[in-house]
Amino acid sequence: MFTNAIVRQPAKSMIEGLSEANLGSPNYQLACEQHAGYVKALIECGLSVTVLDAVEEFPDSCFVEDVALFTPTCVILTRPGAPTRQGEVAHIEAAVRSTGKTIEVIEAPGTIEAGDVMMVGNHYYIGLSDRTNANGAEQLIGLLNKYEMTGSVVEMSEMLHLKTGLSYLEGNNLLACGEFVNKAEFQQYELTEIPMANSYSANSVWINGTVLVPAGFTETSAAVKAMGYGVIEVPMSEFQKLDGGLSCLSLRFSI
Ligand code: CIR
Repeated sequence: MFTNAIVRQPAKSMIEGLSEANLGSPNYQLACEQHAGYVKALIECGLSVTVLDAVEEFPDSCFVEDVALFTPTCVILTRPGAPTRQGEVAHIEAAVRSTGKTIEVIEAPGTIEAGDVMMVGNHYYIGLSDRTNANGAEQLIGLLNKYEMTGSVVEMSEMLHLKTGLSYLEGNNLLACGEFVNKAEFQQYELTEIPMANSYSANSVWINGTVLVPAGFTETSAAVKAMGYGVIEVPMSEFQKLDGGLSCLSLRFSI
């Protein structure tokens, strides 16, 4: 169960955020409205939400998931592979420190963006993407082992982050899309394939028995409801334009 979340207000500079989506430039006002809707959904799931101020210097800074990895025993500050995002880590540190959790860090030449890390109980799958390198994954596995957790790497070549195409919904249920559907390590789960046409909804988020699904993906919502979860549909169009999914917009943890 999660008790808390940290999010960050989108910056006006988000229109200059990294994107390969070809969906046009995000509308800042609409993004702010959608962000408020996202925070409301987190609160409906029972979370106490800390909303950090926008940081104009970093256009992608609302995607807080990538700069820290919360585990039940420690928090690991990452080192993003995107050079324009590395400075975001310093901006999240105070909020992370205020949780009272032990902090660890990923050091150069390692890179990790935590959108590449999927937690299943005590085990963490780490996607080797353009943003997360083998050295970063090795450091992360070492840190996880120090706190009696485990990690393993997942080779990947098509998606931005591991969780762009994968979501663990607890209760052994996994949503998977594209290059992840046939991976041997994921066949132990009840795997629901998300067709490429709906790939954006492969990034859905389990929070305390409810699953946030991006609005507009009725097949995915229906499939998740059929698994027995409550569903909240959250409009995300402006973040989708920046390749940002539902999970990217928050750090979720328990105190
Ligand atoms: C980026 O390319 O870094 C941002 N525009 C989107 C980050 C999305 N984060 C995530 O999938 N965890």
